[in-house]
Amino acid sequence: GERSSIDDGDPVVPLPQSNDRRWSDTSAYARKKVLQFWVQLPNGNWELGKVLSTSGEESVIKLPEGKVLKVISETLVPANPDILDGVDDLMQLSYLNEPAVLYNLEYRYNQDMIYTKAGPVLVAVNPFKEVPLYGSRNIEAYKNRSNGSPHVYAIADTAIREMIRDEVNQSIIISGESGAGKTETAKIAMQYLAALGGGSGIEYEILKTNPILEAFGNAKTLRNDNSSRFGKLIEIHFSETGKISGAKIQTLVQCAEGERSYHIFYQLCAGASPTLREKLNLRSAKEYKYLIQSNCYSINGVDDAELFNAVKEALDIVHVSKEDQESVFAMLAAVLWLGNVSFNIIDNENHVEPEPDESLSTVAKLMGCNINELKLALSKRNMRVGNDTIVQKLTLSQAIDARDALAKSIYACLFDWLVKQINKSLAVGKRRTGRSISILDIYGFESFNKNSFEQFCINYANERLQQHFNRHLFKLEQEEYIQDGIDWTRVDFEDNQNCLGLFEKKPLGLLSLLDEESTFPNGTDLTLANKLKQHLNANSCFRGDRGKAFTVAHYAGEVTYETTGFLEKNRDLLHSDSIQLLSSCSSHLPQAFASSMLIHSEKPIVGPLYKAGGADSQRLSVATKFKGQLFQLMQRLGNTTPHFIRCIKPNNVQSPGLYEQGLVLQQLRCCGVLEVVRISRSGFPTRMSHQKFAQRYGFLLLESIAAKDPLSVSVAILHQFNILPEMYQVGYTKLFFRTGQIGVLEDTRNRTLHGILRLQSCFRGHQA
Ligand code: AOV
Ligand code: MG
Repeated sequence: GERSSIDDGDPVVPLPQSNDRRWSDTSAYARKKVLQFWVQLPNGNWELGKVLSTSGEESVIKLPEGKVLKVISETLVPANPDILDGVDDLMQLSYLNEPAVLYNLEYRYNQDMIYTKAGPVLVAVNPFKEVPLYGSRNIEAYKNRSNGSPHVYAIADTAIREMIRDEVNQSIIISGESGAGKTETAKIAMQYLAALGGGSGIEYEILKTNPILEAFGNAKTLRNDNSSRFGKLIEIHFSETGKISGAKIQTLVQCAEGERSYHIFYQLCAGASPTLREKLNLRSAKEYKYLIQSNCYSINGVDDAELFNAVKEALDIVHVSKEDQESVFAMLAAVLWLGNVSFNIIDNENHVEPEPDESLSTVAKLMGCNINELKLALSKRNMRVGNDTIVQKLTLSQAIDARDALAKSIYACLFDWLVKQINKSLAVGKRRTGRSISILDIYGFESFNKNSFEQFCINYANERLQQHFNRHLFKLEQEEYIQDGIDWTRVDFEDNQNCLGLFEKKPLGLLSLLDEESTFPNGTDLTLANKLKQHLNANSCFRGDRGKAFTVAHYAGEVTYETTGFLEKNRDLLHSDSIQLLSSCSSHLPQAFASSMLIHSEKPIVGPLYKAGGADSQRLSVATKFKGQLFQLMQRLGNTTPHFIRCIKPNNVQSPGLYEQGLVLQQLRCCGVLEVVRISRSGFPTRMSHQKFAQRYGFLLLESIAAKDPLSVSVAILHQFNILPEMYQVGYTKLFFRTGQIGVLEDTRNRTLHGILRLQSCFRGHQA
């Protein structure tokens, strides 16, 4: 309410001289025209202020609450006129600067308008509460286009229409930090597609994949109570008549868990029936070592037992048989019991044997393997030396690693197996004729105080996505100009190819060097760090730091990685003995897991094979596997028309109504929203049809040309106001303006209108 300045009778600002070629927001020229500015306070927040006076380099500014501040004039950032408060699309802003964007998003957020367009991109600010924007009535409103405000529904609707119109596959690419709302947004998009393409019943199955994948793939973290620990691409297929005919899920797995382990473990412990409990020898979550590490058993407002039933129902719906469900739960219990297996030291070289207790026997029973073979797999390792096989006893720490690697592999295989079952159930028939819409929900860019291998993989994936984003948006921009026939020379935009090259180049890239070092038995975190420094220092995106650290200049900012644990996490520690053990099991799941692992090791997707510490099993390194999956994802996306949604987290405490400017700004920069804005700003971001322009400003013309067409009126206005030729372009249907140009006209228009109103009230006053 404090924002009013246009109508307070300030003298008209002189129009730019024709030799003034600057058009940047912060130029002195821009500053002269505006009446209110953004002032950055010492705490980093921006506030609106009015200039009281200017002398030399300094200006005296008055803030809304009456405070007066002296600032360097250069630092003032022009603010938009009030009519632009809370616009639907940031592109409508005359001044596309950071505080203006921040203010606009906050203005809308405070009214539960969590969606805003940034040109072609949808920005979604997490409300952390229920907002009345969803459900069948809202879906209907977007379907019949009676609601035109930005929304995930609108994006999904456009995707469907473009799929049908252009006969091209579409994708909805969702990104953002942890807890920003990607997974929720993906579900909202799926709901819309299901509502519009529903009918066959398969849409119901598709929606039910969400509770399953969330139970098995999500965990509570410090940032998000329901954090996805995997990336997902779901491809929804439509028939020629626009009905959903099936779907396919592809995952991008990342091994790091959260604070609590995966939801499904707690759900099983809390919700299993007495019969199942007895069969699996199941205890409460507190009795399993894998679950007590975090000391966090429940999540506020979450009923694990109830969710367990929901997961079982969902499994029924995607046609996982009761028998298979029971096998799945047996595998979960086996993993839990494996964590409880302990070891006894049997000689003075620290060699161990597993304690033959309830844990060990339960694991053997659940997996259907011989207890002695299980014992062997957990305490010995077969090594092939030449043509001989020698048996190596494991030390305590090696045995613990072997046990944990086995548990992790079982779980990872179980997840993949489930995805495969789901895909079978959702399979598109052979007579696939239509098109598809894919929804991508992966983990967002991460930059912490300490960054490790997980962040390295996640940020690499995001770097790839960012390139996809840049290249697409740049193309879009260009196309719109060309379509409207305007003269436009290429605008430079920052490509991140250099940073991607840093990761992917062979043999001298981060991934290759990491893999190479991982195969050296004597490789350590320090030798890795030194190797990277030695080979990569010439790349401008790389900096070797002191000790074991190195820094990568990502598109979203610099991240310093600690190589501690890199090699270990990159090596797949599962022994061939463990795979052997799985294949010897009488239960069908462990067998299936073993054969899937063997297939993987025989047919690498990309990259070199990694030999596990001299053992005979040839397995892919984690980073190489990750890259392979990522490339598959990108390949699928490559042939689609993308639609981007950028999720923003307004605070770090998951609470409603709290909008932290600094946090939002950092994400806007990271996820490239400001970059889109920057790309557009180097072009002609403000667009208005000839008609609208003539209507809005025509009355300002000194000589009447009312009878003329909109184009002539528009050109006359441009001339009268001395708008420099390089500040605009006249297209076939639209006028294109540089940043801030509309602001000049808008100020004049407001003053003139204000003058007319004053005259009118004056006139009425005389009559009375
Ligand atoms: P993420 O997927 O982006 O994080 P989520 O989609 O899990 O984040 O969202 C986190 C939480 O924010 C949800 O559990 C909801 O409570 C809330 N939320 C998000 N979007 C909405 C919305 N549109 N309406 C209401 N509440 C919402 V991660 O998976 O951690 O990167 O790996
Ligand atoms: Mg998620």
